[in-house]
Amino acid sequence: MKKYIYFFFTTLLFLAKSTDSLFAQAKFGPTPTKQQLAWHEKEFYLFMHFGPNTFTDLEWGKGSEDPNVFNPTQIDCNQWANIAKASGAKGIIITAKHHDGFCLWPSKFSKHTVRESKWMDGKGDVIKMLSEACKKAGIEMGVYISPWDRNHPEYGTAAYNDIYIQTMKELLTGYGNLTELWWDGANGEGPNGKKQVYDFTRFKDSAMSYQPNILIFSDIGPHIRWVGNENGLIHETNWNLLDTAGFKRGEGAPPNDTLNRGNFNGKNWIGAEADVSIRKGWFYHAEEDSTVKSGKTLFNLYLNSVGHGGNLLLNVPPNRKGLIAPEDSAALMDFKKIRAAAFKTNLFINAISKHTKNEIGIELAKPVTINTIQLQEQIQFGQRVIHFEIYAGDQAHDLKKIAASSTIGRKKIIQLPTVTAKYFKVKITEAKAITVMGDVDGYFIKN
Ligand code: FUL
Repeated sequence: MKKYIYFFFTTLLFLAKSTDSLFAQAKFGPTPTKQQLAWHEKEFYLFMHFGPNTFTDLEWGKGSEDPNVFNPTQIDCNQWANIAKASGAKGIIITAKHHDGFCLWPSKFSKHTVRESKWMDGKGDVIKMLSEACKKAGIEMGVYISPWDRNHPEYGTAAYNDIYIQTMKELLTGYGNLTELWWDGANGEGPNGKKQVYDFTRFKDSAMSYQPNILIFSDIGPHIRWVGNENGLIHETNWNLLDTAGFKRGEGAPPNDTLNRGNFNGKNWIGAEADVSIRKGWFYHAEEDSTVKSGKTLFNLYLNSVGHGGNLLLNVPPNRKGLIAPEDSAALMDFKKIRAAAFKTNLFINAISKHTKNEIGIELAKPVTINTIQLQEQIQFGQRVIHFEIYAGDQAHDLKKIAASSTIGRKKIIQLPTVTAKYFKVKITEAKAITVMGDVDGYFIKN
């Protein structure tokens, strides 16, 4: 009898445990698509603003510029792609068309393109050069196609929506695999003084029909969201969830603070991409050479974007020669070095770790000194952790709280005052459902 009771209880226990883990492994709330999951893993990639503004020193070209101003003398897209690759960036997103309407490829739907310039006798195509270079370097490519167009004569009429779709079609069908399509929110008047009413639903459906795996960025996605600032900063509390119903891109977007944190109970999985320029402006201006951010500043941006569960899109604009300037590439290499050194040695690697429903205990053979902890949730099952606390001490039964924060998501990097301890504990104090955590790593990052 005793035996049977024991069996009964152990079976119950087993069932309870496996229901727990079954429950944990079931998806909870909105979850990322396969393409979004792959996007979360990229962490960091480059943005490149390049066009007539590079040569006129404007940030927003008027659209009336002479196409001949565009004349890079030593353009080398292999240099861009190789520097991106060497810096650890997973790809390049290029301004195929900025607000001035100038197309970096010979579009059939515009008279304001590389074809009308004297660059390469009008036979050049920056998009083709870059797509070949990215392919060669083994990195991804994406395109910024500004909906606002200060040049196109049809801008502000229904016909422009068709033209925009044809323009996207040329890019999305003519240059191989493109992983991201970038829609900025600026929406001003056209050369005819009219404002456009965009048919974004049709834009999205068309883009997806040309490249079913492409991810579209805008203030409100549909796949990747803006973070409400252009400083590369994501809030410490960051939900990959967003409510988009009733909102528009640009002026009708959710408040910046909402974009920065996401919505706690948002209906859609829309991860945050922090865009920021390595220098003052988005386009290259020689007078801003002294504003290039240091590797250390870039690393801080990484901690505040990727370390808050989003991705970092860092703008590194080519100069008038058509090259990445030495200042920028030096800063990128420094950034790479700092990242590599910071995360070289996971000091928890040989720890015994014990997981219970709400806690992960870390026991080390001997005390370690750390100032950073990195946590991960397995977001394919949804984002669940609301609040957590971190404890440390020399005895398992006597731990002190050393940090507390909210949300984890794909990655959470927590910086702490330096602490030496043999035992650490991550306690999930509030969650939407049973949590499915990834690795817990400990690092000592030198200043
Ligand atoms: C904004 C644009 O107006 C800026 O020129 C720049 O391209 C930035 C990334 O997006 O909406």
